[in-house]
Amino acid sequence: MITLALSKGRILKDTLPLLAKLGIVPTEDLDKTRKLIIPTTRDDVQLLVVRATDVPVYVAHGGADMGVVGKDVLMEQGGDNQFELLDLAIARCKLMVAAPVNHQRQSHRLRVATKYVNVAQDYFASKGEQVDLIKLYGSMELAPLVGMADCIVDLVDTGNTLKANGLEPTEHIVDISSRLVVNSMAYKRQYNEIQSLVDALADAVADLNKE
Ligand code: PRT
Ligand code: MG
Repeated sequence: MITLALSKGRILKDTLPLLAKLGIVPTEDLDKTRKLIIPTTRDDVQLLVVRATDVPVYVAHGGADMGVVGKDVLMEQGGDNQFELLDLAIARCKLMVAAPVNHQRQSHRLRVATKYVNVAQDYFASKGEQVDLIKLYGSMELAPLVGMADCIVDLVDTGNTLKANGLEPTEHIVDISSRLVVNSMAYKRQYNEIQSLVDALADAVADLNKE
């Protein structure tokens, strides 16, 4: 049995078509079921639906053999006992710095609100800039609006969320997509099973990007 952890929302939505190409289809209606372990049409594969930030934790501790997780989460949290096998090229977006439209450059140290404090720290340090970081767990866009921060570091897809809040992207940090990660021990133990799944997924990714 191979257990694959993924998160509800866009990662699940974008992963299901890839899995379907391998004949792996959940046997529960994911919009209705309250189950957290989801059997599939292949009796050697089951899915776990967990919080996005918990995926590398399940994989690290062997609760899942594999996982689908945003590169943003991997960069911010790292992932023990696991490695990236494949770029699935789904749930794509950009990690950016954003600030109020027409903002003035501050003379004080930049106050940066973000849930990506480690990535933001490294990014500004790489530019030789010391900043004050404010850790938030969501709705980062609010912080500059209430004068709590000068800018934010957040994911941007269409840019609509920034625009709706009077913000604009000012710096591009890195392109983000979701990655397939595998627990190192599981990879050794079930090498053939996992590698054939990875090869098939790589083909499915290539196919979907051709379509
Ligand atoms: O609740 P929590 O955030 O912990 O988990 P979740 O299950 O809600 O995760 P989810 O679905 O929000 O994000 C899972 C992964 O999707 C992220 O780790 C990214 O790798 C990827 N992803 C791709 C995104 C986006 N695009 C994205 N646009 N994650 C979040 N957003 C948010 C962004 O933070 C901002 O609030 O969407 C908003 C911006 O979208 P636009 O289109 O208005 O620019
Ligand atoms: Mg979310």
